[in-house]
Amino acid sequence: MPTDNTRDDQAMKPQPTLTRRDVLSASALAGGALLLAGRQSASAAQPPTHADHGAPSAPAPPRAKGSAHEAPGEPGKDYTPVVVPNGWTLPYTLVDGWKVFHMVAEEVEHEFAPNLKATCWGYNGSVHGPVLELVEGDRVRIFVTNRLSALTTVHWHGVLLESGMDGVGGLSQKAIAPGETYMYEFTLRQHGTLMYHAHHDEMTQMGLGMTGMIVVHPRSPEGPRPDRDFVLMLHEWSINVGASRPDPNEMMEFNTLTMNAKCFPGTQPLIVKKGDRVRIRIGNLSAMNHHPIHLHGYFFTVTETDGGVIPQAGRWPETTVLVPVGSTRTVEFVADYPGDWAMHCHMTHHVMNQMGHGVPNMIGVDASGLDSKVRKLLPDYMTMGQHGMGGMTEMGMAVPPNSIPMVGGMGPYDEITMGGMFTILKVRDGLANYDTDPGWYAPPEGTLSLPATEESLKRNKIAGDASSAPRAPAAAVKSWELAKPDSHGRAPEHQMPPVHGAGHSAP
Ligand SMILES: [Cu+2]
Repeated sequence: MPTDNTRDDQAMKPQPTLTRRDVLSASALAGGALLLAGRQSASAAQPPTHADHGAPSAPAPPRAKGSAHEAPGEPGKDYTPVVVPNGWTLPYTLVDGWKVFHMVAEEVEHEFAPNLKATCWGYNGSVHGPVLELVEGDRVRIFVTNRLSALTTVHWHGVLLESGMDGVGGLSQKAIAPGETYMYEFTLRQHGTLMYHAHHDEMTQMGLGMTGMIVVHPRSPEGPRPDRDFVLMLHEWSINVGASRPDPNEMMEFNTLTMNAKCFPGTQPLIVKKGDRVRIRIGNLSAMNHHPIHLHGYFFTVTETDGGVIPQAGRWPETTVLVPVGSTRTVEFVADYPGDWAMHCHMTHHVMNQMGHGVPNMIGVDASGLDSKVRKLLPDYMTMGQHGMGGMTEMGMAVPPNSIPMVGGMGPYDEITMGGMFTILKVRDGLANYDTDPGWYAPPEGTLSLPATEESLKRNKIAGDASSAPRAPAAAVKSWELAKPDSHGRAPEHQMPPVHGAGHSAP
């Protein structure tokens, strides 16, 4: 098979079969006998024809580009294409049976949400880069043109490939200079949710947005295909109010938290029909933070990491999945209940938009006297924060140009006091199509929380002045107090450990 890079054919020859003893001694060296033995059996359970590109097994699979390939996987036939909210999938061309992609590393004017833009670095005109969607067994050639002012490379995170294709600047290749185009070439020997990112001056380049997701569909899926297969990349940014670029040197104070590089209310909702099988693939290439992503209304199963499929016996139900930096997690569920369901990072500072975290704590402060004094000098002055940060959205206060208020947007009933890493799963009965936002959910009669009526209060023996509510008993709110020593400094009798016979005491 002619390829663009000459390479020794050695790696294409069948690998020697490892005996169980070889595996055990190798695993003993690696200090992971149980883990490796488990992977061995998982691999053995694969259908024989796919044994060499199923779950990675202890004997190294042959990684030569072009080996064990299959015909290029076709959308619709071999897989149901993924859905990328606020993003897109990079198209490819077919050349001699290879899928050929062209990525361009470049500066991008990026909008995080209405009224917040910054100059970032990304690929092909977007931040983050487009999703690369592939099928197990595909042979791919990815050309990368560098239109930045700096050197760069692309690393294929989690992809099993040859060392020289791994994209670590200086280690696995010479970095791509501005104006140059490099080619990466490999065969997908696995399926799953992987990522790519710059691997040269990582703090700057990833910090400015040079990341993307890779989805590799299985050649022969085990279960039914999902109806909706979403891809989300998490990221965090420090964008000082008024600045035109994110600050990649920031280590702690991230004020713009994003899903597919948008913060709420700029995040596109995930639209599904009632009964759809839903898969959500989440990657995290934030600089510093792991994100516990929580979905309302459902529980889901974590089915994959970027290391591969989690065996059935190792899965458990969750409502929150922690996506550590440098990892992907894939969750699945059946959307059997309609509604507008929040999905967000559960770190409360990660669902706030631009704010400094050094604001003084004003909770409970009576600022009325102060306000009237300051207003003599500044007529519009108003002290903020005495009742928390809710209300920031509703007030419609003027904010500096090119900045977004701390919290989200207006919902159907009130302000949604979340921004940042927040989106909405919209599950609908009788959805016309997936491409139109169905608007806000209209709860059926009797399924919406409303102010309690007089009649209902009476019938349920509830006093609106809270006098009928149980109060915490004294014992439940009291701190524990250790028993006081007696006048000789000894612990009281009842606190002494039981003594079994005098003979035990030392002379
Ligand atoms: Cu978070």
